Formats: sequence, structure tokens, C-alpha cells
Amino acid sequence: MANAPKSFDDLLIILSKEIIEIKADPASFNLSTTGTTSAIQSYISQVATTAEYENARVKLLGKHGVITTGFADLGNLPPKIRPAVGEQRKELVAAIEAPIGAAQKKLQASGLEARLNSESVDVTLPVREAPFEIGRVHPITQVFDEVTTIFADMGFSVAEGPDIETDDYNFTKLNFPEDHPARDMQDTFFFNPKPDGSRLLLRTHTSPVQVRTMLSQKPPIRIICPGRTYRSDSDQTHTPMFHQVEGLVVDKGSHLGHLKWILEEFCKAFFEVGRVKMRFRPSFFPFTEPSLEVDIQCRREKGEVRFGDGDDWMEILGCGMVHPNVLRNCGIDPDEFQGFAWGMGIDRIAMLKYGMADLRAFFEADIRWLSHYGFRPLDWPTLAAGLSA
Ligand code: 2U9
Repeated sequence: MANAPKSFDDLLIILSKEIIEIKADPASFNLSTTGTTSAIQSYISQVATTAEYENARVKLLGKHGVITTGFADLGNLPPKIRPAVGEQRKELVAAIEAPIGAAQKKLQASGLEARLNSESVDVTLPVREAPFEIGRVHPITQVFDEVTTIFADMGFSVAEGPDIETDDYNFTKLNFPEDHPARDMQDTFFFNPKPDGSRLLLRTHTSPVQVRTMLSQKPPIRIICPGRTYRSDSDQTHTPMFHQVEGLVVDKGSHLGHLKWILEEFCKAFFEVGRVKMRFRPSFFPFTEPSLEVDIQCRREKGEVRFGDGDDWMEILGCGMVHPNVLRNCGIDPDEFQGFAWGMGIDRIAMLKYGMADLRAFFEADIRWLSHYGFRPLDWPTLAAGLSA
């Protein structure tokens, strides 16, 4: 090549000059001898960025590029030389288009590679939990769900009632004598008396729910009543608000044998053990006669309690046959129907099953405690898959 271009602009000037030469005498012009083809090839093959490529393409082949503007007057040339000029133009365009096409392919490939490198996914990274999996179910809620699952399997329904109760439903209908200590301001949270002298209170047990059920529903009755309860009490093992589940069965032939079987099946399912010995001790509650306290067999080891074997006993619930006065107070004839009932503290059985030491932690809303003792939201307890799996 006579004048090797020193820059891209230099190449453009050379091309412009050659186009003038073509138009002046197309027959004597021979592109293959000028070296322009290899100059174009060499410049375009060095193009490294999309911007450089675009600049080259526009300046060579664009609407205002060297080829378009250089041959713009093709129609005005003498008809004799026009076909030959057209042929030369075609050759020149082909000499530019070949390296431009190759450069475009190269840039696309390297762009794709860069994207693949920068956007690659490390499949070995741990998967982040979905938002609905991050929260934890409080152990009390978990135990409520476990207890409900077990009794639902035995055909029980869940009954609920208000936390604020009347004196009548919380005490009187349940056969509490007028001078019973639970009726004292020291033990129960009372609201201020109404003008008629009656006072509302925060229920001290879920038993008013059974009262409401018996008043509104004919036997047979088979219910459990889970819920919040309140007593004016606060120390290491008592909180002013706590949780209970009580159960009630009323039917014509209900007896203590049924109660014993239900409680044994409950304890085996809840503590997830194959067998458990139980001990029924005589006790007293105003609303049951006879009344019993129930212990289950356990083993105490290094401050931990294990159920299902051992020589120790642990009290877990109270129960009894519903007192005839209670049935009568709730519109049920005690000569036709008999019932049995039981009650247990949810907080207590949760602590026993899951080994928490201090009851107060249940209500401190400490996120670290909850992430340790809490349960995964989608692991709903089932008897088939394991309650606490
Ligand atoms: C009606 C009739 C009878 C419910 C019962 C107990 C025994 C009992 C305690 C366990 C631990 C309360 O949470 S706790 O402190 N409960 O021992 N509860 S029988 O008896 C009823 C309930 C309603 C109409």
C-alpha cells in the first residue's frame, strides 16, 4: 500500500481519495493492489469496545459515512463509467463489511462471556429462607396446637370464650362457696363493681367456657377449652397471665375409666413415648367429685426430666367427675347424665416437654430465646408425622 494509514481518520482520508480515483477512472483502479482492504481489516480487527466498533461502522458504512457520501453523486456520473464505478463500490463495501461482521460477532461473544462471568450464580451458597419461614412459632402456641391435634384425633371439638367473665360463670355455677379464697381480691383480678353490685373479672380458669357450652348445648358434649387465664400471682413458677387447656365430657354413661384412658392416651401422644405409668391421687376441687390429681412416671437426670420410664413422679394435671351441683347449675340433670373434666397448665407442660428452666422467659419476647425454643411455622404438628418433628 502506497500510504499506510497511521490512524482511523487517516484511513478514512485514504478511502475518500480512492473513491475519487474510482470515479475518475474506474477501469484503472484495482482495489487489491492498494492495500486498503488489509488496512481496513487490520484496523477493525483491533476494535475492542462496542463504542469503537459503532464509530467505525458509522463512519465507514453509515448514512453520512465515507462510502455513502463518496458515492452520493453516482447517478450524475457519465453513464459509460457508471456500471464500472458501481462494481468498484461493491468491492469496497464488501472489503469493509467482512471485517465489520467479524468484529460484531467477536464483541457479542466477549460481551456474553463477560455477563456470564459477572452474573454467575454460586449454587453452593446456602439458600436464604423465605420470609414466611423466618418467624418462629412460640412454644406455647406449639403446645396448644399439639394438644388440640391429639384431642381432635379422639373426636373432641374446641370451645372458646371471653377472657373477661362474670363472677357467676367463673365461680358460682362451678360450685365455689361464697367464702372461697379464689373469690378474694388477693387471688383474682376483679373489675370495679357495677351499680348493681356485680363485678366482672379476668377468668381464673377456662372452666366458664364449659359452663357456657353446657348452658347452650345438650349432651353428649366432648370439648376441650384452650385459652388464657389470670391469677394475681407472680414468682418463678407463676405469672399473672398463664394458659390452660381443660376438657369436658358429658354423656349418659361417662365414667372415670373413660377419663383414665383419655388421659393416658393424651400423655403418651404428647410426650411422644410408647407407654407411660400414671398415678391418680385423691384431691379436692369445688367443681368435681371425686377429684384427682394425676402424676406421670419420670426419670430425673442431671437436672433434666425424661418421661416414659424411671421411678419418680411428676404432677401434670387435675381431673374428676363433674360435681352434680355444677351439672344442675348448667341445666343438665345429674340423674340422667354424668360428666368428667380435667385441666392442665399449658406453660407447665411446655416447660416439661421442651426443657425450659424459667417460666418468665415465655413472656419476655426475647428474639434469641424464641429462635432457640420456637418452632418452624410450616411444621404443623400431626400425629402421623410426629408432633414436634
Ligand atoms: C366444669 C366442670 C369441671 C376442670 C378441672 C382441674 C381439675 C385442675 C388445674 C390444673 C393446673 C388448673 O392450670 S391449673 O392450675 N386444673 O386441676 N380442672 S378438674 O374441671 C371442670 C371444669 C369445668 C364445668
